[in-house]
Amino acid sequence: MELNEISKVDQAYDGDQIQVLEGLEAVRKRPGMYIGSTGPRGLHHLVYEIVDNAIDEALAGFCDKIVVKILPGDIIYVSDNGRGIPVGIQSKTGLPAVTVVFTILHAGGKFGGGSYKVSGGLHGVGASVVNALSEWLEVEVVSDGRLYYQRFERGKTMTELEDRGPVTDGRESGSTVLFKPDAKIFKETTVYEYEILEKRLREQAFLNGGIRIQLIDERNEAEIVDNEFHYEGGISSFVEYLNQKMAVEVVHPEIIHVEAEAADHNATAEIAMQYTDSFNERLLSFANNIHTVDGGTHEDGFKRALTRVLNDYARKYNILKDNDKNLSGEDVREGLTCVISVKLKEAQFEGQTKAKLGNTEIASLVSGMLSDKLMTFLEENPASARAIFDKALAASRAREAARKARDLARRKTALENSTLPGKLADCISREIDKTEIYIVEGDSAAGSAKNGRDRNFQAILPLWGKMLNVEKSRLDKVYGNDKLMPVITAVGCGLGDEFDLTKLRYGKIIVMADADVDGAHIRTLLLTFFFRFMRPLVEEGHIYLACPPLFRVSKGKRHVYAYDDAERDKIMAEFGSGYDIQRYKGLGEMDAEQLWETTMNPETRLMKKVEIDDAVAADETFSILMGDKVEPRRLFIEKNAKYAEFDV
Ligand code: TSJ
Repeated sequence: MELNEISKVDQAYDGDQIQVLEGLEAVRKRPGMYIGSTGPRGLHHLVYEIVDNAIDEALAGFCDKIVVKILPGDIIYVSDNGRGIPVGIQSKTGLPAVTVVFTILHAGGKFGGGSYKVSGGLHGVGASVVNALSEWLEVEVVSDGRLYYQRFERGKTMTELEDRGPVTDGRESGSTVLFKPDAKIFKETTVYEYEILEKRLREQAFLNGGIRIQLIDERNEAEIVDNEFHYEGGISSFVEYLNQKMAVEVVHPEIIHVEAEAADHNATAEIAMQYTDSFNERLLSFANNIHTVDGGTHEDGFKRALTRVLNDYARKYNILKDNDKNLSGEDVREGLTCVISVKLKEAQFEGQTKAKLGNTEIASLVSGMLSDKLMTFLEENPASARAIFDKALAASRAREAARKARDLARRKTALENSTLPGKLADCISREIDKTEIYIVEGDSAAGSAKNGRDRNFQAILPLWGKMLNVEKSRLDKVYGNDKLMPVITAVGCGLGDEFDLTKLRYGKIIVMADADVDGAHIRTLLLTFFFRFMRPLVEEGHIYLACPPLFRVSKGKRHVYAYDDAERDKIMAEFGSGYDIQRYKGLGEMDAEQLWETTMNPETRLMKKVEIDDAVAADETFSILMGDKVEPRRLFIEKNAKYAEFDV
């Protein structure tokens, strides 16, 4: 499809403006195909597409500063101090190159010099797509001391490129783009979120060390937000930043940094890594500055080399004895924070979301470079090597203990001859797309839920016993925990590397807890557990939170439930006077019928689906909320206090 678009434009284009516009019309007709979505994600993507072009100029060595502004009206301004987009007439099209960049689909990157495009957005499209999806767009180029200007509206040229003469204010060369996303396209919202842009621009500043990227929010005159991202340390600074933000302790002082270029000069690879005392692994990989969420050959090569080198070293220095088993991949990655960045000429992105690197030659580039240099690092830094092996050996022992605990748990249930937990009130149906299990804290609530449910498709599992903070525990502790074991057996899929989604016993797993602090605590603990040990359940959208009402407002025979203060106030206003308000302090205060009506009946209940669009952010949240350090947790809660009611 996309290739067709290019060839159509190329063939039909002979200075024929109408054909060109048709190219951009295709973008307006099917925006999702070019920017993924027309929701907030697509809206922010427009900025990345423009900024990526400026980053390319920086990577080519001609620019060191990029300024991004959000102006009043959510107009975006992006400016760089590069050479300026070329303004000369292209022989093929008879148009200035800069005009071609904005009006022809897929143009840009390769014209002029022979440089190749390294950075690129999710769909690698570009300035013309942003132009097509903007109510208006203006470009200013300063080059050879002259200012050039052009304006477009919804992709259509409004003014030809204008030479506005010599710049008198001493401005250096560069390119500036201003655009206003088209509300006709971005129907959901055209409002930018500073934090989303900040995260991406900071990430780009890490991945392209040395570049200065400034982000300024000028929407509120009284409160201008202004940050500059500039990291001479590149991805090593990224690792340092992640570990600070995650509030974990490092187990050795150095950040291990290795880099290499392929023999044919077609690719470079760079790794920065450091071990922490956390039980989780944080591996972020990028190809051509694009976050490869689903990994790929660069991650595979890294993992292979890491496991091999650490085992080789451990054998050589007798850390592992002859009878000891090798350390597993999971053992050697426990607590590891690692950023991998590869840049290559013809990146192949695979998979449904195009977020997995497919180039096979990259695996050996990454593993080869790590093999050489990691062994050297370990030999030159014996104290750090010791700390890393202490960590990996502890992980290995815990995994062995977990295996034993699991076998024990299995034998026990086999002996008891009851594979399902005794307190589970199961449902009749076994059709996964209909069935639900409510995990309920508190005996009286569980009693109401059992009486109120539709037993055809709703199962109830009461929780009891002492809960484990899984953020501070490994798998072996989970197997022994009397509160979590019934959840594991009822869900049916097992845990960790053994997790098998096809064994799922209910389509929806619904956590039902009181709407108070204790309820929030148990919710967070359970969600942490699902996220850390049964992540596919979260990723595939099987986890839900029940939302019991906070109030019942009654007048005569009429009862209306309110799920927050604002709703209560609205209902009170509607009722006028003579109403009665009941505040539910817990689920247990509701009778079976009320609980069914408000929280369990699929026709009338309110329920939240737990989604993670950003696994890294979720990781951070759980790490900070449930981890050891007190200070970062306090800060997090304060910062998010206004969301506390809704937050998990
Ligand atoms: F793409 C874009 F229009 F959206 C855009 C491009 C937006 C912004 C903010 C900056 C840029 C951009 C492009 N900055 N710098 C450049 N550089 C070139 O286009 C360029 C300049 C000179 C030569 C050359 O070979 O002389 C080649 C290129 C690609």
